[in-house]
Amino acid sequence: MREKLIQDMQKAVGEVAQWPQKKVQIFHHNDSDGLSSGAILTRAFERAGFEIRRFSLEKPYPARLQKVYEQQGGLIVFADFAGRIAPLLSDLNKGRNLTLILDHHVAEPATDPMVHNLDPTLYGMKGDRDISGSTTCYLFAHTLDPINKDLAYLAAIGAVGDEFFVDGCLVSDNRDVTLEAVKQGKMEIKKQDFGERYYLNTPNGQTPCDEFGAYLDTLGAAGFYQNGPDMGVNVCLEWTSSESDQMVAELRSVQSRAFEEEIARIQGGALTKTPNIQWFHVENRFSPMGVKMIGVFCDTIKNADYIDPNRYVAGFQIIPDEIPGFGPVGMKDVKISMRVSDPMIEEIRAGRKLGLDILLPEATGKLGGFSDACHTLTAATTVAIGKEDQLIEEMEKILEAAS
Ligand SMILES: [Mn+2]
Repeated sequence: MREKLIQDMQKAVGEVAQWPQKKVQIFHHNDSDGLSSGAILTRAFERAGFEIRRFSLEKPYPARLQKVYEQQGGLIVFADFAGRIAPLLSDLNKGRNLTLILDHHVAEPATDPMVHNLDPTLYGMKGDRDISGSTTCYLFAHTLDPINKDLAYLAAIGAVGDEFFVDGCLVSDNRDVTLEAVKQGKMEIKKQDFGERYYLNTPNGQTPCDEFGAYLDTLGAAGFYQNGPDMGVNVCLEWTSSESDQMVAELRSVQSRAFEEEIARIQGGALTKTPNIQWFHVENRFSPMGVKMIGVFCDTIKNADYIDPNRYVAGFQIIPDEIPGFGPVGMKDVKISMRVSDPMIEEIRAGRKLGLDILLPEATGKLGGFSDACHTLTAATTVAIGKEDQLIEEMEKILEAAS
């Protein structure tokens, strides 16, 4: 099935080559996989003579996509997200723009011939094991021009960042790109007691790939509204500098200060408890950090002693009405992130409690919200501002019916 993916990439490359506009808009995710994907596409399209506009998104929210698709005659590429919403993009596109999707999450086929969904999961590959968004972008870049082979190390950065290891090792396509980077002298693989650790050979010395990924994650998530993703893509292509080091240090201190303040509020009683859920709202207090922070924060506190280990943890954060570099999009939504304590993880795994992948999307759907990326133990969706209480109530109803 991999051959068919490459064939379809060749077909898409053919259409790109004939596209009248030598301009491309690249929309990519803001984690280390998404940033390395953005870096691969930037370099590859630059080399092909395209003028590039690049936008990082935390999620491809429908309100944002509607704004993107107000244009026509554009070449639009989505990286490390949007595989699942290819039908929605097809409806928005209506044959007006050439759209490429280079994702590796669970996907649906496109319904518009001008939308190419090149998500490997549609070709029988395992997007949560064999191939990252960055490796998908690398395959595309290599199909566009074999000269882009030198970008293999970027694919490896994304693969390590997404943590798709089997017995501690990268496998399949993710492994192939890493071995290619090793062959080029840009990486080294070191055996460990369990599995392997991956290292980048940079002009600043050798760096563990996972630490480099965490550095990118800070730029992309905490720095989301302060050009952090741009810096992240630059760091991928040009390595770190004193400027990027300083930015990361500042972002890390902003994050820990904001988290400490919020913990103090929660300890002071800013936590609402319903029969099965405990929840809080950070409003705009994590600004200017991105909304990924609410999930990171829930992760930080889920096992703390001021958190009831037997209730689901839910946090709300207002989504700023802005795509950096793209302007306001008319969004009035709030993000909810949910996590559970270690004892509850056991309950969910044993099937004695409802997983978040069912609980949250079901309740969100009742309120006309947007669900994306919900897993059993971690989940996030969005609903309109003002519907927070209702969302909690809907979840309580679902839990009561299930008990
Ligand atoms: Mn990814």
